[in-house]
Amino acid sequence: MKMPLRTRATLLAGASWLALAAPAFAHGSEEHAKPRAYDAAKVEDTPFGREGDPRKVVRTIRLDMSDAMRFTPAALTIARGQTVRFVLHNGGKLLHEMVLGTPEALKAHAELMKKFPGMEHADPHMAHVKPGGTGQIVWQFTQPGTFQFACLLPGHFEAGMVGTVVVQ
Ligand SMILES: [Cu+2]
Repeated sequence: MKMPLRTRATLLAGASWLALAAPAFAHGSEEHAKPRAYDAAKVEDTPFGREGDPRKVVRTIRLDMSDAMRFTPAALTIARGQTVRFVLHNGGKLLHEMVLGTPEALKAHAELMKKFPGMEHADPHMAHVKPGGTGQIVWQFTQPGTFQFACLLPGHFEAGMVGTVVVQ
């Protein structure tokens, strides 16, 4: 779909931490199943924390993703500074993903996904999980606040596939 450049620039500015230009793995590709290689030199701070060092994980949280468009559990409380490993299981027949972020960033990202359905990306704060498969995210919550995790595949976020993380 063609968009006026200005509109597109505005959208991109609204979600500047998305590595949109970077060549990355397609949603659903086999590559997502592999754990990311952690490289401290490449870790970037975001308003909701940063990629976690797998050696510093202090807590593992198992989450189920379902075709009912729900995460279970959908409400988490995490202590500030903790490095958490999310182990995601997709119990459904559809592809699902988990993307961490601020409510504003996730909303902007969901809008972008609607406009650019073929958008390819893979960043430390997201994981795509195939039906019946597992995935993981290792994240350090460095900032206090209320954040979200959501599945931004078209229609899923809108159907309520979103949860909250309170960092205190
Ligand atoms: Cu989903």
